[in-house]
Amino acid sequence: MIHRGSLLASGLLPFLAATSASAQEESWWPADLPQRVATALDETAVDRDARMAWWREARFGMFIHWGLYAIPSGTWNGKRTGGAEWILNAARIHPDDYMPLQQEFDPVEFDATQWAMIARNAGMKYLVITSKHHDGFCLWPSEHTDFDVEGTPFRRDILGELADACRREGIVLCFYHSIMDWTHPDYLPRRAWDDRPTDDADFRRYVDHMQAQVRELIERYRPGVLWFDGEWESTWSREFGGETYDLVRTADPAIIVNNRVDVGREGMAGLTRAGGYRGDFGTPEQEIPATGLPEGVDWETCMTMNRSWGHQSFDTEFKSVEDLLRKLVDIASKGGNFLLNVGPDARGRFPAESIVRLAAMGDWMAVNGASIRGTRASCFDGLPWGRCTRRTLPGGDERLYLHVFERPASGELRLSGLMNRPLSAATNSGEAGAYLLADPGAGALAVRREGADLVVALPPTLPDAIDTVVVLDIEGEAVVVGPPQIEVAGDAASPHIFVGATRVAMASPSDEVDIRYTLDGTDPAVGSARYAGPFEVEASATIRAACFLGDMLVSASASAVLERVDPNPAIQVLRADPGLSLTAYLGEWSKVPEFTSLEPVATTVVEGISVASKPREEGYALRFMGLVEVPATGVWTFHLTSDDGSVLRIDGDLVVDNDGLHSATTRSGRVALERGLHRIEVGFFEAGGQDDVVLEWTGPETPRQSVPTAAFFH
Ligand code: FHN
Repeated sequence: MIHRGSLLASGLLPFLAATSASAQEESWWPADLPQRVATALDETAVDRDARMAWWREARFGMFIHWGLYAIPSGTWNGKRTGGAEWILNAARIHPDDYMPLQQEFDPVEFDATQWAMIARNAGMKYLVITSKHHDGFCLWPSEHTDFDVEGTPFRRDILGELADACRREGIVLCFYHSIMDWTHPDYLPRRAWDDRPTDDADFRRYVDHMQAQVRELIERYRPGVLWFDGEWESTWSREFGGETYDLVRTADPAIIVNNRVDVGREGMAGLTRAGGYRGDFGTPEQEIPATGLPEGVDWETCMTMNRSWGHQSFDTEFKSVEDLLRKLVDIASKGGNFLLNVGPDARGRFPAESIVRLAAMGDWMAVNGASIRGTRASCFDGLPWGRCTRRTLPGGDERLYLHVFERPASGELRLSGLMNRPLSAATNSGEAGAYLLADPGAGALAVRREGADLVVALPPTLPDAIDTVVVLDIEGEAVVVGPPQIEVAGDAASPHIFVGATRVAMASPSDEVDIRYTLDGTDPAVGSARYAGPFEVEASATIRAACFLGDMLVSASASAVLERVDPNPAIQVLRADPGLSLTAYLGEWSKVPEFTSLEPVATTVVEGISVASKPREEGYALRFMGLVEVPATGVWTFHLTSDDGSVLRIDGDLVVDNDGLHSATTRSGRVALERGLHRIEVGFFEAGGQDDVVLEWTGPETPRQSVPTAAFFH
């Protein structure tokens, strides 16, 4: 894979000329929110970038789940029900019993300025608070309901106070607003235990009510983001979602709206599936996408600091500062935002554990914030010692922020395939090289080229055990040449086994480079064979391949081990009748038993491998024995799925071990077979619960499928 640009066009060769790096970090926070774009709904890509700019810059925000549920805090009628903000569900509370909590809501220690300052000091740039969660209680005095803060002993406009405090602290105030509403008489469906009549319930009327409140929030408080949630019930629809998105963007074209306004979210993975669903960013929840997403895809992972969104007095499982910081870095290295949650208690206080963690994160951000805020996703597929974020400098050079979580034993950071010329470090010492973001004056860190790799020397000790950031400026846009892809016909496992001959194809990350390879496991060099297209291999080999630009090695190597094997010879039999012999046994096992030591309870002939002929529901074992007719000589992969355990033997050799107590699980194994008949045995046992056993195969000209019953004989 090549990131960005073109090797030749980049003028990157030859390397190593040092030129002075430019650049002050740009002051990242705009004086105020972007100008309200004139035409919200048919905005151009440029308009959209302008609208998203502050949010992309911020990278880090605070989530706050706060409301009446902080009063029970996971305990109802003296019973620890859990549920936090879902306690109405967890304790199956009737709305008539839940709504009176309103008369107890009096968070006398609520201090909007303190909350906004804690967010700012943590390095957060926006704050998303639940204006209304699923319980329907509103944290502002709404003209459209009495189930709001005005009807509490506290009476104060919490969102209004927060809006003022956030504006003073330079924090963008945003609202989480629930589509789902468990108490509103027009919301459907009702909870199962909610026996309020639905005859007069009118969902359209509910949608109008919800949209009126959203408009009220926009007009009063001018939020930067509307973070919808609770869109998953059958009454919400793509039409309602589109209507609501358009309402928001028309009421205030600068507002950013998440993808949960519509119905296009891919579950907790949170991204928006294809099909034009509304929403400006994806919302992975409690998880971080495994690999970076294409640049241009906006997404934000939301996560609890402990295990609960709303306050839960007995939830003390708070993530460590190291874990939280490294999550922030991991998310930023993939181009996403991190929305980290706090659940204040009924008195309006942040949990002490949250305050401590946020302060520690703020200390790190105060020194290293430039390596997070406004950065782009890494240009590397993966770094064993940490992560990479980056920014484009004026003039087009790039600044790489190398986040070192674990110091390599070598004392060096290897950046495989990075073709760019390193620039001199903009440090007091003026020497060429990289430098510590936390201490540029400590002098430059030596950078050297080793073939396709840039290697950065680390200091003997890393100043920050959680994440030490090394800055490396490079000329032009990052160009990372990944190793070539090696594809062996028919067998993706490693080593690739084959019978007779097999076919090898390679793909290079760019048509500007040559692939050179060896078959003996040695590193390819400029004199090695040049890949000119797919080729046959007829003997075992260890392929190593790398990319070359002219005589210059420009990538790491890729390798593939090929093993030529002789197929099991087919067996000859005088007679073969259709079907397999099946012997059944009764007993209690935790693994496939040794059948020869058991007394069978039944023996029969069956057409295939299944539990159809089981002697009882549980506490039994089955032994299938016979012959399988293989239609073609080659490598056959068998896939054995079972609940509970199972094993597969072909010609007496163990091919799949899927033994043990487990739910339906598939294990696979390979064997080279000559065309014709081969002995087959499947052992299976069922201890209890679900039971199933299925055998599939994949082979030459045979895509994965159940082994056909016509192939079985005995
Ligand atoms: O049901 C809500 C939950 O209470 C919480 O608000 C999370 C945070 O985004 N969202 C939903 C669960 O996916």
